[in-house]
Amino acid sequence: MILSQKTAAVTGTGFIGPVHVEALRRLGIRVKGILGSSPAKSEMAAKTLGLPKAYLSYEEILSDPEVDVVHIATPNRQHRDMVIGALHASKHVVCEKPLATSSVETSELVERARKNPALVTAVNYNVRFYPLALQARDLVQTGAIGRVLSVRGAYIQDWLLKDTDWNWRLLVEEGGELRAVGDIGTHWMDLIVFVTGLRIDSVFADLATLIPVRQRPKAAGATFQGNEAGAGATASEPIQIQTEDWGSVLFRFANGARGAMAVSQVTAGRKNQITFEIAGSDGSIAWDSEHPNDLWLGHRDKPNELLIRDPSLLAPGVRSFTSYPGGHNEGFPDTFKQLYRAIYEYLAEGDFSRPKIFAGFEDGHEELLLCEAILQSHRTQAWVPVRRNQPESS
Ligand code: SOE
Repeated sequence: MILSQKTAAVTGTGFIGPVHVEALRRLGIRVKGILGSSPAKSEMAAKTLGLPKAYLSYEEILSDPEVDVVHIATPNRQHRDMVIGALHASKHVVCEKPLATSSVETSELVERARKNPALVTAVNYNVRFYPLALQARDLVQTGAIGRVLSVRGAYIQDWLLKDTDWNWRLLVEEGGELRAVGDIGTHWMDLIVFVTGLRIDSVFADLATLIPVRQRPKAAGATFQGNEAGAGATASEPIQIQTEDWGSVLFRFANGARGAMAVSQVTAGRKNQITFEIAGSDGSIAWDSEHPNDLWLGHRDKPNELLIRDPSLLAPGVRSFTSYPGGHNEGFPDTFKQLYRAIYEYLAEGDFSRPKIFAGFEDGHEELLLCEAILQSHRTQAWVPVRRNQPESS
């Protein structure tokens, strides 16, 4: 399939912005330049990444006639305004998750996307694009495991385990009211809905801020860059934390299936582990991002199976989402490449009324609706229905 000859610009020079740049370049997509939170950061990132342009402002990107697609990889609180600016400038948008920090904001962005049908609007839920997540989706949605009965899993990290670990996500005003759930729990929920095709109807949640006071360094580092206080570290100040380190969430799906998710950013040794196990009436499927090229298939009446990612063993519709033969492992960076290949092929085909395999603004909005139901459930210690404005198709 032909990729569009569009030109991209990336905003955000922390952990994930350069990941966008690298993935786009692997596809041969022209990345004209990058914008950081200061001219110095723009210059440094452009130099480090070998990009021709260090943008000095977002307005400079929006007024650049060569830029067709804006990738937004800045802190969550900036997403809404940056998306609105890009749409107003008739630029296609790939926005990092979460789409915004409230369902009021995401609802507005969904409406604005609808009013710009000539623009592609995507949310960067890259985990969908692990080849074996797509294989699991094909198996579930073609009935290989029968009726889905239950789903369990987790998204577990340890990069915020120490009270000296600091990041903008810790602050409500920067990242929103939910952190572990909003930052990584939404990846898990989006993945499960994508794989199973089920709708979450209600939630029950228990959240915990297990490290209530953290040391904010005077010079904060990027995501996953621990800011060690102590010898040689910068001075720091104690900050009261309101956002959760841990979340336990129960789900009731529209078909009656049940689910359970754990999220943690304070579990020593789990660097970035996503797991799910989907149990059906005729079989089960399990996957672990620490071993992303393996897919476990569980059976009641015959031996279980382990599918090792090999294009020749994948469903025909999944094969195009993997690039290497079996045993040549694919992982995190490859999911961004496959996600952008899907987006830029969709751009090249030009019919934006077609269904998208990548997450759109409606999916980003759904995640904020889920987050708000989870927060309400935690605060009321009760089951809370997911309140969607328009009646859901059955
Ligand atoms: C931090 O939790 C983080 O960078 C998330 O924000 C990303 O979405 C995830 O892919 C990796 O971890």
